[in-house]
Amino acid sequence: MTIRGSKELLNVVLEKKRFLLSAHERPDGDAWSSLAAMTLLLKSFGKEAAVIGNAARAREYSFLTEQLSFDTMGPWDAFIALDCGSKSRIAGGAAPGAYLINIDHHADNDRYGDLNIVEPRLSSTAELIWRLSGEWKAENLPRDFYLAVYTGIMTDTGNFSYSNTSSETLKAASDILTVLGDPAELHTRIYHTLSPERVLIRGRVMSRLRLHCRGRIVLSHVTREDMEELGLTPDDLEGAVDGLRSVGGSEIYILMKEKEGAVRLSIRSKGKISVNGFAASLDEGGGHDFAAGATFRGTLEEAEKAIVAYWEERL
Ligand SMILES: [Mn+2]
Repeated sequence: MTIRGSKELLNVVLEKKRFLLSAHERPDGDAWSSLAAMTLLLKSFGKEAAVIGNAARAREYSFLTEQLSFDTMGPWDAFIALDCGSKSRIAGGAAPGAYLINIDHHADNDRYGDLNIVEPRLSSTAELIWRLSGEWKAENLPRDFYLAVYTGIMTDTGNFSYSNTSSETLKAASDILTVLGDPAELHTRIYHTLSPERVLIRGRVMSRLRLHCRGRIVLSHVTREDMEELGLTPDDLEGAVDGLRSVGGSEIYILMKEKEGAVRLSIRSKGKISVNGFAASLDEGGGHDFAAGATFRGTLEEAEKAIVAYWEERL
């Protein structure tokens, strides 16, 4: 498989000099990894790159930010949006006037760029950048490039377990490990370095789980009080939905996160039923077939009723 638009993008990279990069708001593992990997790929072609983002919020991904420049003083020849399904979700917004390059793997990507490299078949934007590096025959990529790509693939596939994990994905991971060696340390750094409070909130999520729609849906919630009491920010809830997946017989699992006047939903499917349409029916909805997010206007109780009403007829 070749990446559509790969040659056009290489021409842009060769022709231009200075690149400003951004990913989606509240970057996850794939977003930080893509920022790091793309920066290092551009540098291997002798280009300059800087990143829009708040390194202080990278936390378990902070090892990926060490080689990045956050000095966003222009002018820039091109702007690269990574892992971002729509223009409105680009952290900091796209630089006005700059040539806009959209590199992503979200199926609902609306092709907002001057050049769009969108591959929903790939597990992650990191895997897409890995493919580009191969097609471009990039040379002298540092170890950190491999580390970044592996991290992005690993986190977006739930440790190579979700349905977006293809044999090609595992082939990429395998090739990367010939450079990186043992992945155990990386795994520990990302998954086993949570603060006690972040582990505790996961415990609360698990202890509150309940079933709906004949056990096909698993729901749980986090209140604003929880967040205050444990001193957590929304970033601390990344991955908190994952434990709900373990319930046998369920197809969809949803974590409801209370906000002021609204509830943010993390919506996941085990891989049989697409949840993207449900997310899109709500505010700020978007994502992939089997992992999406959206905002419900109302209380936790109202959100739960609305979720059950929607899925009752469809499951
Ligand atoms: Mn991604």
